[in-house]
Amino acid sequence: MQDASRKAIHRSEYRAPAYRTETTHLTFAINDGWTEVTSRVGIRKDEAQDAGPLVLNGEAMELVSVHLDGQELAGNEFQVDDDTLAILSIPDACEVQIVTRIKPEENTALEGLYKSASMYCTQCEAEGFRKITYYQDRPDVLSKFTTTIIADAVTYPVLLSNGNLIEDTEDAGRRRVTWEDPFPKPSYLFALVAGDLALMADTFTTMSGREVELRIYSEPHNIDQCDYAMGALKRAMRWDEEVFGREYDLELFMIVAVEDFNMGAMENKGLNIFNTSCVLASPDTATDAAYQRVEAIIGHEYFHNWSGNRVTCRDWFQLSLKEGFTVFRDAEFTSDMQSRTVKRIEDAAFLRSVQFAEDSGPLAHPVRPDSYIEISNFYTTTVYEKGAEVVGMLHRCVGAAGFRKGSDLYFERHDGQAVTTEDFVLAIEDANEVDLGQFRRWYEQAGTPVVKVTTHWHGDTLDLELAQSCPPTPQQPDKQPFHIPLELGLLTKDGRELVDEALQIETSTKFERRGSSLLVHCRDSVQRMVFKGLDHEPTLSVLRGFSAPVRVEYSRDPATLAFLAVRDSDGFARWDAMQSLLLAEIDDLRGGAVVSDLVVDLFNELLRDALQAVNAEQQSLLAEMLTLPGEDYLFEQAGAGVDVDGLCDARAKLKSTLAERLQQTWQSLYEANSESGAYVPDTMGTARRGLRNLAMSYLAATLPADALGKLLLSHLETADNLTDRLAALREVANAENIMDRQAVLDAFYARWRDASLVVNQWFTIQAASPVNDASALLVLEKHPAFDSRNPNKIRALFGVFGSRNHRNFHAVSGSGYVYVADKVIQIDAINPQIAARLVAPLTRWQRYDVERQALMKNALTRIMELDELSKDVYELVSKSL
Ligand code: HT7
Ligand code: ZN
Repeated sequence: MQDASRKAIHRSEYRAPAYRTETTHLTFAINDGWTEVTSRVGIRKDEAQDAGPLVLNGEAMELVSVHLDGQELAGNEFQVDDDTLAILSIPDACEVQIVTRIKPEENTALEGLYKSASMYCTQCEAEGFRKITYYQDRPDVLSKFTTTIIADAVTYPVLLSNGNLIEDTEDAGRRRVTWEDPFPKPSYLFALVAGDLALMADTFTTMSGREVELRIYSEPHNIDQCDYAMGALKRAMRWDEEVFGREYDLELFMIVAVEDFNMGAMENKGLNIFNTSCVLASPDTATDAAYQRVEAIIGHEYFHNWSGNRVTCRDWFQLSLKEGFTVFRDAEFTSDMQSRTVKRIEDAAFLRSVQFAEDSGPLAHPVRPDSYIEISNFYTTTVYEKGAEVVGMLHRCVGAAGFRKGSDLYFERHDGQAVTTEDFVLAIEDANEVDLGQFRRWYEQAGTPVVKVTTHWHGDTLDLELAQSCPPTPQQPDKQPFHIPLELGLLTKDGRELVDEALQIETSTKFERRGSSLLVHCRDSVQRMVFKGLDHEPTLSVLRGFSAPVRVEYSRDPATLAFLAVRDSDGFARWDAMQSLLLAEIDDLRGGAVVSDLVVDLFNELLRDALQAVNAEQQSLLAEMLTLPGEDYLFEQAGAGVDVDGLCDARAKLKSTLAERLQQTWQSLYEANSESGAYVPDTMGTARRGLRNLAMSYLAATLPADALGKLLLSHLETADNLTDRLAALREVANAENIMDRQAVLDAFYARWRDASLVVNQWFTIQAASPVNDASALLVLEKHPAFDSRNPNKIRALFGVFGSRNHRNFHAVSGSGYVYVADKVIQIDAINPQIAARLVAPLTRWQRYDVERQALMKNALTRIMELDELSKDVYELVSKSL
């Protein structure tokens, strides 16, 4: 690896392109083993720019010829190096034709054009197009594309690209089709698919009465698993019309499911490409969570048609412009389709355990990063999920109607343009006449702000102080205060909400009344509020609705937290109080305490509520509240010097004690939710299965081995869906001493061996099991179903071991670290993007004890010393060491 290609690119260096690529005609002649790509582009100089040579990006391809306005260029008229082709002299307007040859069959990195099973497909975001042909591969070069594909008519009967089909002929066994996309787009939105695919078709009538043809393609054996995705697509199209006023703009919308894909899905214009795991769903192959994920990702990619495609990014530093906004849009969609409260809890839990960890580690970066070495490394939870929280805070600040005015203005102002996060904020600001000057810091400053809450009760008055700070992050030692919208409430002793018009509030801080909450705009390092005329000291509920991505430091006694868990009117705040209470309890257990009666009694009360709950919303909220904080969240909260075994042991102790002390009630909950008709992945069924499987997992923590074996086998055998089957299989895999553990796992594989997505889950459950250490993983990776070139399999085994099997990844012997480092090295030679994802858990070495730190750093150093290290892995490892 040359040092030159490891050079950082800085946001401040952005320059508008000196040449426009107005039209792009591509011809792909697909042959066995090689594909010839002819690119004919109409180039025009931008008069305002000082244009030098036309520099095109291109990597790993054979150059056949270069023509300028029909004349072949001689070798001294252009220059080629490892990643560019420069045409030295260019007229103001001209046509450049370049012929290249590529080998999709040998492309294991899955960027550009590659082969997945028997089909050809593309992945061009972020910089994959430059592996197809020489081109100005940057998001601010927008061009009208026409694409011709020529391939064997029998082997590749389906030939797809963006836009509308305008030619379809056959000659001497070769099919030739041409697609035309009327919307100018950057190269990262280009797509091509060629294969022998089955089709599911439908139609959608848009709000203006146009009929759009909808098509989902997959390999023939999967086509019967596409109907849920089709329904989700129609729901997403209608929702985007109703909530954002966005109508689909082509006559055709296509989705293709592929087995080998680096991420979840891709929003190519009119031709979305999906990882099979994010589009296929049937009761036997998808869990309830997977059904919800399919709906969310179908929505996400569809919503990009406006937030990403019609209005795109000026440069990759602006990635959150489309991703943060689109994650916000998909979260709103899910909230409207499923339970809003549970979605909020899930998103907050994810943010707190994964994004907060990123934001406090060596790879912390702002939502709009300032520099990168490899852009693929910046498809992060900060850019996506924290970016979505930032958009959500804007929504909260200006309200739903104000936000809609802002987004309408944004789409209208910037349709067909490549813009910045600043343009987005400006549109919200202009449409609402608000000052978001300070708010912009959310895009600029990395790190998770901390809000310290202090209260003081005297006479009939409650004094409240809210102080904010933000720890240093790489390259940002000092932080300016953020504009934090903090939603809070006050509760009387008997649980009555106190916020109403009559409540006397004295403060210089701006706030608004929002129902029974106050939305307080914290802009200073410290702000104070005084609540007067109160009968008794009220209970403060902070961060309702997880109104900002901040940590709250507020010391409350267990009784207050238990009160909020039961009485708060905000579902998120109830769950959050429960989490705080349980974190403190686990900490006490680690210090040698026994489980408190208060926690057991609270669980008992919530369990009784769950037994009586009749609607799905209540049931699913209670299931979340009765779930213990995850190990990753415990580690994240622990700060430096994480006591891996102590925390895992204390959490296990809490679970087994709650299981034992309340065994009868768990049993009742299990039984009460056992009656069900045929499987439907709706909110009611999902909530009931959630409660029943939760009860089973508590029972598993207390039953003796033989009774447990019986329970799990019967659960497994009577299940008519994957949610229930996997819930039981997980307990089997996690139980060290049930007799038939291996036989049950083997039988499960034998039954589902042909369902690739189920086999992925089978690997996942074993990779996450505390029973399996690195040596067990070495055995699993030799299993005939494992494929080290398939990203889903790599994630299921190596990825899950590093990110979820905490006890064994962090084994004091260091075997887990050695194993993951070996896998990073192995996969880096095949697929650097995926290798970079695998290395992430090792980069957090600073959080662990000295002994583990040394072992983790050894593993990273070994990776760093490789001669042929990708810039993807190099960037993460070098920044962390
Ligand atoms: N916009 C898409 C990003 C994506 C991607 C990025 C890097 C490498 C592979 C990739 N596949 C898809 C996904 C999204 O909608 O967020
Ligand atoms: Zn996206």
